Amino acid sequence: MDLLLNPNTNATPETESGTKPAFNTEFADDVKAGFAGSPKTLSSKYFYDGAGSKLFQQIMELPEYYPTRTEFSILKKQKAEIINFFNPSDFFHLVELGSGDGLKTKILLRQLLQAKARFEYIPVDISGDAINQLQSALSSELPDLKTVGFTGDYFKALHWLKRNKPGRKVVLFLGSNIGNFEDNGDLKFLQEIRKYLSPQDKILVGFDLQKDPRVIRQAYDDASGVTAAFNLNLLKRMNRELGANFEPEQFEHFTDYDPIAGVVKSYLVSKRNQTVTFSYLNHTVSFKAWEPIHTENSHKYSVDMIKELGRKSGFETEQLFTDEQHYFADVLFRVV
Ligand code: AVJ
Repeated sequence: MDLLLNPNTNATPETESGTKPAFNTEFADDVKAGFAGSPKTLSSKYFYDGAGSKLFQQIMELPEYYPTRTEFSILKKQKAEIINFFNPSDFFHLVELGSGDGLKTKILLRQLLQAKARFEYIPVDISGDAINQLQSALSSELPDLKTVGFTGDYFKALHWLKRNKPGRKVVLFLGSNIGNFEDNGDLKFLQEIRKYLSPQDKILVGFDLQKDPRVIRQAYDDASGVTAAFNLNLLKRMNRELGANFEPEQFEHFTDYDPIAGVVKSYLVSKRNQTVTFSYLNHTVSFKAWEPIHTENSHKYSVDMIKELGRKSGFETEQLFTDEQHYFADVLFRVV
């Protein structure tokens, strides 16, 4: 197995426990800018520090949180059909954006190896730790697989691929991460990806589908409070990394699903008037009683919305793979 870690990365280095975290100026700037506006906002990409990634693992196990296990079952049941659409006998680069622990992808990787597909796997993740762990797991579990990991953001990766890995590409963007953008951010993202692809290249995208709004709402407000802890961890992260003095008990997790807009919005709501000091930044921020910080969007799609999104970004919907309840869909788009 190849180990090729691109040194040209802007990922924050992980630190030994007990040492002061590396100061992440991008995080500091985003916090300052997000709290200067009205409403106050903080990007959901900051959920995933060490503690947040562990909490997200717990979310995926929750009875209320259906997306992960539903997508897993779609891939498991339909893996043979799915990989056939990849034209596996013709060499391709299988590029995964946001590979994480690769648990779902292993279903497809095993199936591809079994079918003697001609491909190499290029997992891309912002977390260097996640890429290293995935590469070492794959080298022992699937020794025949050729893996070339890339640490960095998606567009750095696509840029690098365009220059260094010519040839056919199949891109994976699973887990309904497409739903996390601002309004129209999903369209802009797919349009941007399209620029790096060529006719006949494909992308398999995981979408969470519109369904009973109560089912959706519960998935983001579980009874055991894991999602609340995940959201509140943002405050703890600012305390750890930016020297802030947030008291997490003075904020509450609030989330709701709007079935017209098709989006779950999550907030951290200040329970009282309070001022927080960021000692590393020489900066203070005041919150009014019941003032919200918007922390996440989670868009839910109809099949028509998905097809239109594909069309507007230069793709044709080749096939839609879904479960019996129509809770989730993995959609294969082909460049037109
Ligand atoms: C990782 C973006 C798919 O939006 O469902 C889970 C993140 N947030 N619970 C989602 C999340 C709260 C999740 N994604």
